[in-house]
Amino acid sequence: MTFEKLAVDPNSKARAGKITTDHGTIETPIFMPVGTRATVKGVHQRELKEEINPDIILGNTYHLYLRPGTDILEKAGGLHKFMNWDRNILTDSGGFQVYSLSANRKIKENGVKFKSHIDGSTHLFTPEGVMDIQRKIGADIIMAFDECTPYPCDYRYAKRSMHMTHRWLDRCVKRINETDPLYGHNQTLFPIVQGSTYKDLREQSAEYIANVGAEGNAIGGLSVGEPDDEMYAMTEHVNSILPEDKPRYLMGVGTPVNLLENIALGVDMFDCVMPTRNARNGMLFTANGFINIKNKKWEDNFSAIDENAYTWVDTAYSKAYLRHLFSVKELLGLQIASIHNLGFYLWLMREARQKIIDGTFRTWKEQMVKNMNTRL
Ligand code: PRF
Repeated sequence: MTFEKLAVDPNSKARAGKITTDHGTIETPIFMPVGTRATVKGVHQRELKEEINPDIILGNTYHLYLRPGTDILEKAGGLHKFMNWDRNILTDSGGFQVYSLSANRKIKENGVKFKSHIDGSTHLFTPEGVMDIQRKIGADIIMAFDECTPYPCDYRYAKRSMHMTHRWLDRCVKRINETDPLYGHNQTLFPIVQGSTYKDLREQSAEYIANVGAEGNAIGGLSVGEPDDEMYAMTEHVNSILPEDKPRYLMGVGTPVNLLENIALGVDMFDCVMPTRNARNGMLFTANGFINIKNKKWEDNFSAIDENAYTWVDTAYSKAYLRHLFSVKELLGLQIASIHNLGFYLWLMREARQKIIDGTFRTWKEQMVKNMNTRL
């Protein structure tokens, strides 16, 4: 994997770059649509590729390990073939889903014992085991096994947890170096900075992670309930330590405003369920603000869903029609809203990238933040 920094905004830390892997190039900043269970919910691969057009999507080790399981994925020839996606994939390690989804999880030095949220069966995730699973899934970028601390988190817990995440990282690196990819393309391991909302811990963690010398680095443990300003303060501090010539991935973030603010702080990659999950609840993101399409005020509004036409659905259907689909709970409504929101998120990233290249990112960002905070 290579990363080329193409431009830096003169008035912020924002960067435009290009990651190259065996599955092609990823233009950054990038938002990775979440395809937890080998599908970006409600969106065909054709629309994903041709309309929304991300260079990379995300899958989840935790879910794919439970269903369909690694045997099926291996027989399929890996996740790319299984789901018919020939661009990049990143898989999260389960070091977050296991804490948020499974019952009775027990975190020990060796790993995490947990009960499946599906059938209650018992499983053990270790750093080595999670690397082996991610080999079998076959994503281009794979994540280290970590503990994402909750918010708030007391200092002693955050510190102990961070050190364990660092020891787990060493075990992940060792396992990856001892094993080979299964499907003929390379896989790159990204380590994850933790340390809760404590500046000194974040600093220690960022230094530890930077020393590993990985081809890209991630920031975890944020956007877990802390105020936005605390998140930004942590991102800023961590980014001052992580290498500048490697991509930086802020995990599980966020709103369109969060993306722009973190891009300004030097983040290159994002993922979040927000555009798809909120779409299914009737929330649409636009460049002028957000709307709740279920609101009665849209009942007889026959204007296009979004005149900016990020994807074909934006001008093919009216707000009144989409509101109708939601009020009678038709599946097409969820699909249209999901395609719109992802189309908007990916447009926002392409636009940010162009503004960075043009040197006008900072003023554009300030205006966009104002607009997008508006409820329409
Ligand atoms: N660790 C991992 N995945 C994640 C997170 C993390 O801390 C977060 C936190 N926002 C989202 N996804 N492995």
